[in-house]
Amino acid sequence: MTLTKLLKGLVPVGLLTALPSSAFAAANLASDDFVGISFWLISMAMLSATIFFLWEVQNVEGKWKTSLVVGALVCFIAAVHYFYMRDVWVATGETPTVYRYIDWLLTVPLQMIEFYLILAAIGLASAGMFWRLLIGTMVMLVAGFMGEAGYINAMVGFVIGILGWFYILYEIFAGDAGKQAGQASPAVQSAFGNMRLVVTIGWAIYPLGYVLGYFVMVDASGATTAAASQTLNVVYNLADIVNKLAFCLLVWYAATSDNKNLNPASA
Ligand SMILES: *C/C=C(C)/C=C/C=C(C)/C=C/C1=C(C)CCCC1(C)C
Repeated sequence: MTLTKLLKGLVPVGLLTALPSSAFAAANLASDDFVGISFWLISMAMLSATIFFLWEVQNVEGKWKTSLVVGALVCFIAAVHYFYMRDVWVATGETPTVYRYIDWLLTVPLQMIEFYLILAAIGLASAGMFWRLLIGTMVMLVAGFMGEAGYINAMVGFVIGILGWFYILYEIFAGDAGKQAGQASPAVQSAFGNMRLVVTIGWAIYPLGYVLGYFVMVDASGATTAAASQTLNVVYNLADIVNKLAFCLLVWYAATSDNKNLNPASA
């Protein structure tokens, strides 16, 4: 192993030592608190994924390196937020809405950047496309936060959030981004196609959690119940596993299959 490789290997170690001490202070995680346990498990999965993607950066072609680093950042930011969210949940039994949305506000735009990078790697991306994806993301998340935190009516926040999501779907299927992908190499095309599926099917899990937590599992007065908070958090946690880990693994898979396929005609 060369010195540079060794030094690169130190990056994950450095990130680990920078983790907040709260990561290690599991405030009485009860053995029957399955929501709390799911927060803990996902913390570990996100942490491991961070190290994995950073390590794999050295094994892919230059044009894919930034995509893998961005994937590692997504998992790292999520890992730190999961430590804090678990703590809020275990200490109060309440939904950690603020940490949840700060996490999403940072990681979803990073994932939009992934779309852009995948296409930019082969010179097919436009700046306008990136900004449109970002605006759709912001509308979706700010409306969702205001609805969940009680700044606006939960239904109004939900409807505006859905519109933001539909706008993203329009952009990646019928808009510029979708059209550009048609001209890309097979590895990029399959990455783009799979990532689109994640944004369509994987992302649909989030509004489902919102509907269960705020509209379905409510008591007679319309107030949310303890069961609703449990369901909301389990569904969001599951969605994050699919949409962060699976999404980044798809990028990694495309990057490694592009390496094997060094045919210049397809690059
Ligand atoms: C890593 C985190 C991700 C990929 C989070 C994605 C979040 C969403 C797709 C949220 C969507 C929502 C709607 C479509 C309607 C309103 C409520 C939201 C914010 C839960």
